[in-house]
Amino acid sequence: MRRMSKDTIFQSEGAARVSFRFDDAVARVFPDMINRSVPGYAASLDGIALIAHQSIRPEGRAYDLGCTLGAATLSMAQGIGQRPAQLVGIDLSEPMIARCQADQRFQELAQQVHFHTADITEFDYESADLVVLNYTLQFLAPEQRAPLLEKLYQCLNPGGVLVLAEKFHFEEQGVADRLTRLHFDFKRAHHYSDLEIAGKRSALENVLITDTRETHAQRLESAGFEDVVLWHSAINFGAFLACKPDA
Ligand code: GEK
Repeated sequence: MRRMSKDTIFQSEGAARVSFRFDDAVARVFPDMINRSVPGYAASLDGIALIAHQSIRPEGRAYDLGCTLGAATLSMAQGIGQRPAQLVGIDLSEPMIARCQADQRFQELAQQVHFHTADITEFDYESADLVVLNYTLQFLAPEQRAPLLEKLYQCLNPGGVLVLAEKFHFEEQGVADRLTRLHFDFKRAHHYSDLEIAGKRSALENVLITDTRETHAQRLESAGFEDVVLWHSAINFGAFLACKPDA
């Protein structure tokens, strides 16, 4: 079993005063951090394996955008098994991509898997059957989101699909408060202290900017996607599936 380094970043009060960055310190503890912070993270990865199995064709291509340490890339690889296809992971963070490239699991998949350090808003995409944004769009500036989705719609083959997993906010105050409390309790149940929870929240301010589920669905439809559906939901996190119609 792979050893997972424990996330203690926000145990020091100073960490809260600096904006959150996907740097080497975060790269070292990222699997522990995301599993203890994002309700349903493992379930979204399991779903991505199933969606990859259904949607990536032989000789096809799929992108994992904001791949971090490649968890969704690995799910896609599990989903397609021996099927010949190209899986492309892209992230802006050099420490993350360096770890992906050094990861033994990906070295064994060198025929299928490739990683790039790049900005997903500027990347020159080739045609693809599947694009995954697993908790990544929320880190882009709001004005970059619709143009990226439009670009991804263009690169998808007819019948191709987009997976968009995000943290959501809720307009109705009662619902918002209740789900925020549940999320905090989720973190406490995973042994984060109140100091750590408050520290991360402060560091993420203006870095992770959430939208409502309605904004996401409308934005996907405006980009041309059809059959937009929330296929996964856990507290205030969830994932959409959006399809490009067959020609
Ligand atoms: C997972 N998908 O484990 N271009 C490229 N990468 C970016 C950009 C950008 N413009 N902006 C942010 N990122 C992963 C989890 S984490 C989510 C995704 C989280 C990258 C950033 O460097 C980071 O690695 C990732 O998006 C977001 O399935 O930490 O909550």
